[in-house]
Amino acid sequence: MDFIESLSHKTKIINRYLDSLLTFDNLPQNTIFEAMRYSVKAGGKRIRPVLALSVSEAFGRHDFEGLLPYAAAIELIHTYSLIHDDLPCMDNDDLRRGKPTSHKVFGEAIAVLAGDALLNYAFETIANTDDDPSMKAKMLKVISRASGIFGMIGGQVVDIESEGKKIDKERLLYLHNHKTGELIRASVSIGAIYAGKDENIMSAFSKSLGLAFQIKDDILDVEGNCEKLGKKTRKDGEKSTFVTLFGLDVAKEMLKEETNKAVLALEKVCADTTFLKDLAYYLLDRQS
Ligand code: GRG
Repeated sequence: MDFIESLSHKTKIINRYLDSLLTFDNLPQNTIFEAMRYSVKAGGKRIRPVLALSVSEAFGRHDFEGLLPYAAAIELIHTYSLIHDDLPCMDNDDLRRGKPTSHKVFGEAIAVLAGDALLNYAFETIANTDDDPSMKAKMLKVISRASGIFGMIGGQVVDIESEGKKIDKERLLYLHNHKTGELIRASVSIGAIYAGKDENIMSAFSKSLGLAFQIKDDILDVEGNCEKLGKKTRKDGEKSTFVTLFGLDVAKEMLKEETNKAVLALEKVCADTTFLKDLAYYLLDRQS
């Protein structure tokens, strides 16, 4: 299988599993199920769960079945963060994953609840597994920390408070390493844990990849195509981004540097990292 075939194979496995998680039988009519499904099934690259599966594979564990609840939980949490981030009280966006945002379709109250529901359902999905308690505890620790105050939410608060202000590089790195980076790091960690390895075994790789991912996101906001991205561009004018702080050319250099650092870090890990290296370069060139 070449890289694109393997990526599409993994994405299909993840989408099938997400579909099964969001298929509810014999339930009372309730908009919440529809709203949850709407945002998750709107699309998305599934990069975080793909990373989890690829790391497990790199360490020789190819039976993804037991990893899917954890990988899907991260995608549910990521989707919740997008719904909330698009709300009028945050970024106030109308378009996400090529479709009208949740609050545009269901109204603000349901959109808030759909985000809350996805977050809760992520942890319920993990709770429903019959896994070895010690592995489950490790997974829970990694995922809850990455999505909470020491991770994504912590970064989002700094992002909101930095709007319209000039911040320094250290604060910019803190913001993005938390808002975007921690969930990407957690995706790599759960793949490693599932394969019986230490959660930090690929942390140099995941840290650089997370940063590169955000730098690319900032570049795409300026140079990207709204149709391909499935969201509006040029929204970051008042925000602290790698482009607003350093300019487009420097941001592009930083992106290359951080991607190369991620790939170099993989060379120090004893695993079959071919797919992960290809993925890092694929993300460098992505247009959506
Ligand atoms: C509101 C709790 C809360 C957190 C918000 C993650 C986040 C924090 C906001 C989302 C907006 C944003 C641009 C975040 C940066 C992370 C990022 C690049 C998100 C987009 O991820 P992709 O490209 O999206 O993986 P898809 O749609 O492909 O899943």
